[in-house]
Amino acid sequence: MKTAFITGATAGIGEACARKFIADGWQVVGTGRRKDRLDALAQELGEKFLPIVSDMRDIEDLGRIVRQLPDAFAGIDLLVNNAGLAPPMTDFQDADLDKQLNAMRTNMDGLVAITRHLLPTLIERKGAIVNLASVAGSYPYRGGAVYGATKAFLTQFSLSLRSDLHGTGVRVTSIEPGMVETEFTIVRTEGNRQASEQLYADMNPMTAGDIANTIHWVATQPAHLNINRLELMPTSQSFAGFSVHRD
Ligand code: 8X3
Repeated sequence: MKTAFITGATAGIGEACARKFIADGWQVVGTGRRKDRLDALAQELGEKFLPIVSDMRDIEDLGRIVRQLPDAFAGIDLLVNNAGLAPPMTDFQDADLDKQLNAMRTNMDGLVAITRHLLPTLIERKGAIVNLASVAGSYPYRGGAVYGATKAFLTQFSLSLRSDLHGTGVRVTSIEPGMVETEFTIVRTEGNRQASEQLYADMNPMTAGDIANTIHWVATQPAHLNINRLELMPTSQSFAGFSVHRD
Protein backbone atom coordinates (compact mmCIF):
# COMPACT_ATOMS: atom_id res chain seq x y z
CA MET A 1 0.00 0.00 0.00
CA LYS A 2 1.29 3.47 -0.86
CA THR A 3 1.56 6.22 1.74
CA ALA A 4 1.18 9.96 1.27
CA PHE A 5 2.37 12.56 3.75
CA ILE A 6 0.16 15.66 3.41
CA THR A 7 0.89 18.86 5.29
CA GLY A 8 -1.99 21.17 6.15
CA ALA A 9 -4.58 18.40 5.98
CA THR A 10 -7.05 20.15 8.28
CA ALA A 11 -8.81 22.08 5.52
CA GLY A 12 -9.02 22.98 1.85
CA ILE A 13 -6.71 21.32 -0.65
CA GLY A 14 -4.88 19.24 1.98
CA GLU A 15 -8.09 17.81 3.37
CA ALA A 16 -9.42 17.11 -0.14
CA CYS A 17 -6.14 15.34 -0.98
CA ALA A 18 -6.42 13.16 2.14
CA ARG A 19 -9.92 12.09 1.07
CA LYS A 20 -8.90 11.54 -2.57
CA PHE A 21 -5.83 9.38 -1.85
CA ILE A 22 -7.58 7.30 0.81
CA ALA A 23 -10.50 6.72 -1.56
CA ASP A 24 -7.91 5.41 -4.05
CA GLY A 25 -6.52 2.89 -1.55
CA TRP A 26 -3.55 4.85 -0.22
CA GLN A 27 -2.88 5.54 3.42
CA VAL A 28 -2.22 9.09 4.51
CA VAL A 29 -0.26 10.89 7.22
CA GLY A 30 -2.02 14.23 7.63
CA THR A 31 -0.54 17.11 9.59
CA GLY A 32 -2.08 20.34 10.78
CA ARG A 33 -2.32 22.72 13.69
CA ARG A 34 -5.96 22.12 14.60
CA LYS A 35 -6.37 18.91 16.59
CA ASP A 36 -10.18 18.98 16.51
CA ARG A 37 -10.17 19.09 12.69
CA LEU A 38 -7.62 16.27 12.46
CA ASP A 39 -9.62 14.16 14.91
CA ALA A 40 -12.81 14.67 12.93
CA LEU A 41 -11.02 13.68 9.72
CA ALA A 42 -9.50 10.61 11.42
CA GLN A 43 -12.96 9.64 12.61
CA GLU A 44 -14.28 9.89 9.06
CA LEU A 45 -11.34 8.30 7.21
CA GLY A 46 -10.56 5.49 9.66
CA GLU A 47 -7.31 3.70 10.32
CA LYS A 48 -5.74 4.51 6.95
CA PHE A 49 -5.41 8.10 8.15
CA LEU A 50 -2.74 9.01 10.69
CA PRO A 51 -3.36 12.49 12.14
CA ILE A 52 -0.36 14.39 13.51
CA VAL A 53 -0.70 17.76 15.19
CA SER A 54 2.11 19.92 13.89
CA ASP A 55 3.02 23.54 13.25
CA MET A 56 5.17 24.08 10.15
CA ARG A 57 7.01 26.87 11.94
CA ASP A 58 8.29 24.48 14.63
CA ILE A 59 11.29 23.25 12.67
CA GLU A 60 12.71 20.99 15.40
CA ASP A 61 9.37 19.31 15.91
CA LEU A 62 9.16 18.44 12.21
CA GLY A 63 12.30 16.31 12.56
CA ARG A 64 10.88 14.55 15.60
CA ILE A 65 7.62 13.83 13.78
CA VAL A 66 9.44 12.13 10.90
CA ARG A 67 11.73 10.15 13.25
CA GLN A 68 8.75 8.96 15.29
CA LEU A 69 6.46 7.88 12.46
CA PRO A 70 5.04 4.46 13.35
CA ASP A 71 6.50 1.64 11.20
CA ALA A 72 3.25 1.12 9.28
CA PHE A 73 3.33 4.76 8.08
CA ALA A 74 7.10 5.34 7.90
CA GLY A 75 7.60 4.41 4.23
CA ILE A 76 6.48 7.61 2.53
CA ASP A 77 5.89 7.41 -1.24
CA LEU A 78 4.48 10.89 -1.76
CA LEU A 79 4.98 14.19 0.03
CA VAL A 80 2.31 16.81 -0.65
CA ASN A 81 3.70 20.10 0.63
CA ASN A 82 0.36 21.83 0.92
CA ALA A 83 0.55 23.78 4.20
CA GLY A 84 0.91 27.47 3.57
CA LEU A 85 -0.73 30.80 4.15
CA ALA A 86 -0.97 34.31 2.81
CA PRO A 87 -0.54 37.39 4.97
CA PRO A 88 -3.14 40.16 4.54
CA MET A 89 -3.09 41.89 1.15
CA THR A 90 -1.47 45.11 2.30
CA ASP A 91 1.07 47.17 0.36
CA PHE A 92 4.40 46.04 1.75
CA GLN A 93 5.36 49.54 2.87
CA ASP A 94 2.33 49.48 5.17
CA ALA A 95 2.43 45.81 6.14
CA ASP A 96 2.82 44.29 9.58
CA LEU A 97 6.30 42.77 9.34
CA ASP A 98 5.57 39.92 11.75
CA LYS A 99 2.69 38.71 9.61
CA GLN A 100 4.91 38.73 6.53
CA LEU A 101 7.70 36.84 8.31
CA ASN A 102 5.16 34.37 9.63
CA ALA A 103 4.13 33.51 6.06
CA MET A 104 7.78 33.10 5.07
CA ARG A 105 8.43 30.70 7.94
CA THR A 106 5.37 28.59 7.15
CA ASN A 107 5.59 28.59 3.37
CA MET A 108 9.36 28.20 3.04
CA ASP A 109 11.26 27.23 6.21
CA GLY A 110 8.85 24.55 7.37
CA LEU A 111 8.44 23.16 3.87
CA VAL A 112 12.19 22.93 3.27
CA ALA A 113 12.65 21.22 6.65
CA ILE A 114 9.94 18.58 6.20
CA THR A 115 11.20 17.87 2.66
CA ARG A 116 14.75 17.39 3.91
CA HIS A 117 13.62 15.06 6.68
CA LEU A 118 11.49 12.91 4.37
CA LEU A 119 13.94 12.70 1.47
CA PRO A 120 15.84 9.58 2.67
CA THR A 121 12.65 7.51 2.60
CA LEU A 122 11.42 9.18 -0.61
CA ILE A 123 14.73 8.31 -2.30
CA GLU A 124 14.63 4.75 -0.98
CA ARG A 125 11.12 4.28 -2.38
CA LYS A 126 11.60 6.34 -5.57
CA GLY A 127 8.73 8.50 -4.41
CA ALA A 128 7.37 11.88 -5.42
CA ILE A 129 7.06 15.41 -4.06
CA VAL A 130 4.25 17.78 -5.00
CA ASN A 131 4.75 21.38 -3.89
CA LEU A 132 1.78 23.75 -3.74
CA ALA A 133 3.08 26.93 -5.33
CA SER A 134 0.75 29.48 -6.94
CA VAL A 135 0.18 31.70 -9.95
CA ALA A 136 1.19 34.44 -7.49
CA GLY A 137 4.77 33.15 -7.89
CA SER A 138 4.74 34.01 -11.61
CA TYR A 139 2.43 37.04 -11.89
CA PRO A 140 2.87 39.91 -9.44
CA TYR A 141 -0.14 41.69 -7.96
CA ARG A 142 -0.62 44.44 -5.45
CA GLY A 143 -0.44 43.37 -1.83
CA GLY A 144 1.18 40.04 -2.65
CA ALA A 145 4.89 40.88 -2.51
CA VAL A 146 5.94 38.46 0.22
CA TYR A 147 3.29 35.85 -0.54
CA GLY A 148 4.20 35.81 -4.24
CA ALA A 149 7.88 35.64 -3.40
CA THR A 150 7.37 32.62 -1.15
CA LYS A 151 5.54 30.89 -3.99
CA ALA A 152 8.21 31.80 -6.55
CA PHE A 153 10.68 30.27 -4.10
CA LEU A 154 8.63 27.10 -4.09
CA THR A 155 8.58 26.78 -7.87
CA GLN A 156 12.32 27.35 -8.12
CA PHE A 157 12.96 25.01 -5.17
CA SER A 158 10.95 22.33 -7.00
CA LEU A 159 12.84 22.74 -10.26
CA SER A 160 16.26 22.84 -8.59
CA LEU A 161 15.41 19.87 -6.42
CA ARG A 162 14.84 17.92 -9.61
CA SER A 163 18.46 18.60 -10.52
CA ASP A 164 19.75 17.53 -7.12
CA LEU A 165 17.64 14.37 -7.26
CA HIS A 166 18.78 13.52 -10.78
CA GLY A 167 19.08 9.75 -11.13
CA THR A 168 17.30 8.91 -7.90
CA GLY A 169 13.93 8.29 -9.54
CA VAL A 170 12.25 10.80 -7.20
CA ARG A 171 9.78 13.00 -9.07
CA VAL A 172 9.12 16.64 -8.14
CA THR A 173 6.24 18.83 -9.28
CA SER A 174 5.31 22.45 -8.72
CA ILE A 175 1.53 22.90 -8.82
CA GLU A 176 0.57 26.54 -9.40
CA PRO A 177 -3.14 27.23 -8.90
CA GLY A 178 -4.96 30.51 -9.22
CA MET A 179 -8.16 31.17 -7.32
CA VAL A 180 -9.45 28.22 -5.31
CA GLU A 181 -12.25 28.79 -2.83
CA THR A 182 -10.97 27.51 0.53
CA GLU A 183 -10.29 28.84 4.01
CA PHE A 184 -7.03 30.20 2.58
CA THR A 185 -8.78 33.46 1.80
CA ILE A 186 -10.36 33.70 5.22
CA VAL A 187 -6.85 33.59 6.66
CA ARG A 188 -5.76 36.20 4.11
CA THR A 189 -8.63 38.51 5.10
CA GLU A 190 -7.90 37.79 8.78
CA GLY A 191 -11.27 36.18 9.42
CA ASN A 192 -13.36 38.62 7.39
CA ARG A 193 -15.80 36.17 5.83
CA GLN A 194 -17.60 38.86 3.88
CA ALA A 195 -14.42 40.12 2.23
CA SER A 196 -13.46 36.55 1.42
CA GLU A 197 -16.85 35.76 -0.09
CA GLN A 198 -16.73 38.95 -2.14
CA LEU A 199 -13.53 37.82 -3.73
CA TYR A 200 -15.18 34.69 -5.09
CA ALA A 201 -18.61 36.17 -5.79
CA ASP A 202 -20.09 35.17 -9.16
CA MET A 203 -16.75 34.01 -10.57
CA ASN A 204 -16.98 30.22 -10.24
CA PRO A 205 -13.55 29.59 -8.63
CA MET A 206 -11.71 26.28 -8.64
CA THR A 207 -12.46 23.94 -5.74
CA ALA A 208 -10.17 22.08 -3.36
CA GLY A 209 -11.43 18.92 -5.08
CA ASP A 210 -10.25 20.20 -8.47
CA ILE A 211 -6.72 20.61 -7.14
CA ALA A 212 -6.78 17.30 -5.22
CA ASN A 213 -7.81 15.52 -8.43
CA THR A 214 -4.91 17.21 -10.25
CA ILE A 215 -2.40 16.25 -7.55
CA HIS A 216 -3.69 12.69 -7.62
CA TRP A 217 -3.29 12.63 -11.41
CA VAL A 218 0.27 13.98 -11.15
CA ALA A 219 1.18 11.42 -8.49
CA THR A 220 -0.21 8.47 -10.39
CA GLN A 221 1.55 9.03 -13.71
CA PRO A 222 3.93 6.26 -14.76
CA ALA A 223 7.32 6.38 -13.00
CA HIS A 224 9.16 7.52 -16.16
CA LEU A 225 7.05 10.70 -16.43
CA ASN A 226 7.71 13.84 -14.35
CA ILE A 227 5.32 16.79 -14.51
CA ASN A 228 7.68 19.69 -13.75
CA ARG A 229 5.19 22.54 -13.41
CA LEU A 230 1.46 22.77 -13.75
CA GLU A 231 -0.41 26.09 -13.70
CA LEU A 232 -4.19 26.17 -13.27
CA MET A 233 -6.79 28.93 -13.15
CA PRO A 234 -10.54 29.08 -13.12
CA THR A 235 -11.77 30.03 -16.59
CA SER A 236 -13.01 33.31 -15.14
CA GLN A 237 -9.53 34.39 -13.97
CA SER A 238 -6.90 35.71 -16.36
CA PHE A 239 -4.28 38.47 -16.56
CA ALA A 240 -4.25 42.24 -16.20
CA GLY A 241 -1.86 44.70 -17.78
CA PHE A 242 0.84 46.87 -16.25
CA SER A 243 -0.02 49.81 -14.00
CA VAL A 244 1.23 53.22 -15.11
CA HIS A 245 1.43 56.11 -12.68
CA ARG A 246 1.23 59.61 -14.19
CA ASP A 247 1.92 62.87 -12.38
C1 8X3 B 1 -3.34 32.28 -4.47
C2 8X3 B 1 -3.93 32.26 -5.82
O1 8X3 B 1 -4.89 33.70 -7.71
O2 8X3 B 1 -5.41 34.34 -5.42
O3 8X3 B 1 -2.35 31.34 -4.35
O4 8X3 B 1 -3.17 34.66 -6.29
S1 8X3 B 1 -4.37 33.83 -6.33
